[in-house]
Amino acid sequence: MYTQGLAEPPARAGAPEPVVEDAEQLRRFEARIDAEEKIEPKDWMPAAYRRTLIRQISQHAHSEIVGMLPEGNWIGRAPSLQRKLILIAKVQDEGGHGAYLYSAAETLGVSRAELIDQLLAGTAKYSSIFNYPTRSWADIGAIGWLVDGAAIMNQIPLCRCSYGPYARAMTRVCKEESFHQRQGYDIMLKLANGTPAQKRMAQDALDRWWWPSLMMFGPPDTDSQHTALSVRWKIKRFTNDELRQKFIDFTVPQARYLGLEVPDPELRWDEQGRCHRFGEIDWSEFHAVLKGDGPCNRERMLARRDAHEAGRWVREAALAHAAKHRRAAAMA
Ligand code: FAQ
Repeated sequence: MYTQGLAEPPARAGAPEPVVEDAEQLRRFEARIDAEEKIEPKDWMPAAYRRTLIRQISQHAHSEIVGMLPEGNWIGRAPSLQRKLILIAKVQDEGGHGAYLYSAAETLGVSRAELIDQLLAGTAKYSSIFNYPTRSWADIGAIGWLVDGAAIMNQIPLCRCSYGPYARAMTRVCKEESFHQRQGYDIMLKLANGTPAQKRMAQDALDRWWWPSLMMFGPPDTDSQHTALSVRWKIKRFTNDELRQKFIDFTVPQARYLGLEVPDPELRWDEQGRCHRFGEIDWSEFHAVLKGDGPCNRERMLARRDAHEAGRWVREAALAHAAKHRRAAAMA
């Protein structure tokens, strides 16, 4: 007996044809998911599960790599040697996260080269947040505090993702993200308690990064194409709106502790709901950024394409070196 790939999101123009799955295999797969078993690379999985994971993991990997750019911009201008060392370590960590994530995606039968080609061709997404500029040193604090803070809120549940290689990569990534979040908060703490000009700089960074950070969690649940199936297959453990709410509830008291104001006049504590109510997110800005019209989309893609070209000789030399060793081993 056969059935359609259950509950796939509505097909979009250019989307792959839905695959007809074997009902018995699908039933066994879903029973394993329900039993909290990890799915491993050689296990049977529905085509839609594989496709969703390749899409999400590769977008995540691209985000880590593109995410190195806004902070990399401040390595040469960090205000002290110690801050410079910390920032270099953080940016290197992001590169490492990208590398684990590309490896996790490769276990699903796609090559890293293909994924990078998609990024450079502009056909793969990366997180909207990295299309915003870093104008002052306080932006480095705001990225660590808010962007890494949002990343952790999203990624801790991914440590329990049903796909083994992604879950294991996330466990390591989350440990490092937690250090990143603290270093960002530490920068904000210093600035918020510094001179009036430093405090203004911190407030300005919060004003500019608050709303884009909320957009990192993705569109509202009512518009999210992938959430229903991803939650059912335990790729995502929470919906976009649930994680956004947790992030706001967690972060608002931190802003208060800094003596900074969250730039949302509608923000208020709802005693009955035990959560913060917040103002409307400007989703037209989010969609513009996704379409390539954010403040830095062009600059980011140009930087990645230039880096790819500049690294071409390294890749070619590494391949030639490996081929030489293979030939030598074959002749031995
Ligand atoms: N930006 O149906 P949904 C970091 C797309 S890592 C761009 O809700 P889904 C570390 C989405 O892909 C940050 N696109 O999708 C760091 C889909 O498009 P598609 C990255 C977005 O997958 C810190 C469409 O909209 N983290 O920050 C965004 O169920 C500091 C419909 O959306 C991850 O990738 C967005 N914000 O939920 C590095 C975590 N939101 O593919 C350096 C893993 C949505 O149909 C410095 N990913 N879209 O064309 C996830 O958890 C999920 O993929 C979501 C989106 C929650 C991002």
